[in-house]
Amino acid sequence: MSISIKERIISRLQAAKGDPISGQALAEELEISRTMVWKYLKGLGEEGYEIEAIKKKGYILKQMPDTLASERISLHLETKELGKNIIYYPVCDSTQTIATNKAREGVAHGTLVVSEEQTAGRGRLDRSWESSAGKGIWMSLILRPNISPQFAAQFTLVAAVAIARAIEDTTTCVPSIKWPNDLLINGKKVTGILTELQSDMDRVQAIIIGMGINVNQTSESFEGPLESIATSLKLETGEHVDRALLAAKVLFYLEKYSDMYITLGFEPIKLIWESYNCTIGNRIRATTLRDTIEGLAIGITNDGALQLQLDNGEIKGIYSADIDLLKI
Ligand code: BT5
Repeated sequence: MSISIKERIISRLQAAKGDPISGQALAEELEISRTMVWKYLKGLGEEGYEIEAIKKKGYILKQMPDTLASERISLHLETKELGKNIIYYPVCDSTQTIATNKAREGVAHGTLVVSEEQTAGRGRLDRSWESSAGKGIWMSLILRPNISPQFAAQFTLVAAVAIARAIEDTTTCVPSIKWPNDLLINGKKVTGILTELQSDMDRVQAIIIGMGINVNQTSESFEGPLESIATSLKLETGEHVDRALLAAKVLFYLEKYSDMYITLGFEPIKLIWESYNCTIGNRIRATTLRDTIEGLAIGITNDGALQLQLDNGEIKGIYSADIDLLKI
């Protein structure tokens, strides 16, 4: 997809790093009239871009709006395919629901649905996901890898390592991964992942990876039952994080690790996953749809299952569960 004029103006002003650029220079570079340049700049101002006009010198980009609008993410994007098509909503019910429908309609591999706010954000088993406005990253990515469905579940772990790496790059925090789909900082949940599949018997049609990352929430966002279990990057570091930059980094690492998984298999991902994990080596309680079992988490298998050693020595593979880390 070609870069829009709007994106090129933002990118040009940003590259100038505070030096003014004249309307004439912008017009020449973008091959549009000066009136058009002025119209675009006015539009950007209305969208929250703070652009200062200095007489006889030109325009300076002072501040970008704190949004996840597609041009804000694109500005930082260093991927080959992921996020080249971004569908942005100021508010929606659930990016996962929208992405599921878009995937059925046939949108391209790498399409991202992202929203500032979700009114019906959901977790696994239709649990609700708190998605307040303008504070987090609520996004669902559509992948169309050429694999059979038995290799799809590992994408939750691929996404977990990608988000962990992106958070590590962008902030002073190193999150840990709680199998299968939680990222924690200081024991509290900062990210949840929901992976869903559209598939034939022997071929994946689409994998939809829903990611909820708590970024700039303050403690008021997590009142009630979430108070003791949820956190945000800002609460942990005291610093405001650029959500668009973090979202672009997540896509960068997701592309890198999913390519790695598809070409080299799960082994290298497993090694990275293990370096972030806080599950293995702990005594845990696993609640599955059928029962609740306790034991020692001793590893993950190449198909992403958690291996649990029960007190009688028996080893069980668990494919999906809620995990409580138990104090010994
Ligand atoms: C998850 O489910 O952790 C997957 C969450 C996926 C959310 C994303 S946002 C973008 C996309 N669109 C959607 O509609 N969903 C995806 P699960 O493991 O079932 O955890 C759900 C539980 O986490 C809830 O029951 C709460 O206890 C807790 N929770 C809810 N909102 C939270 C938040 N913002 N931060 C931390 N924990 C939360």
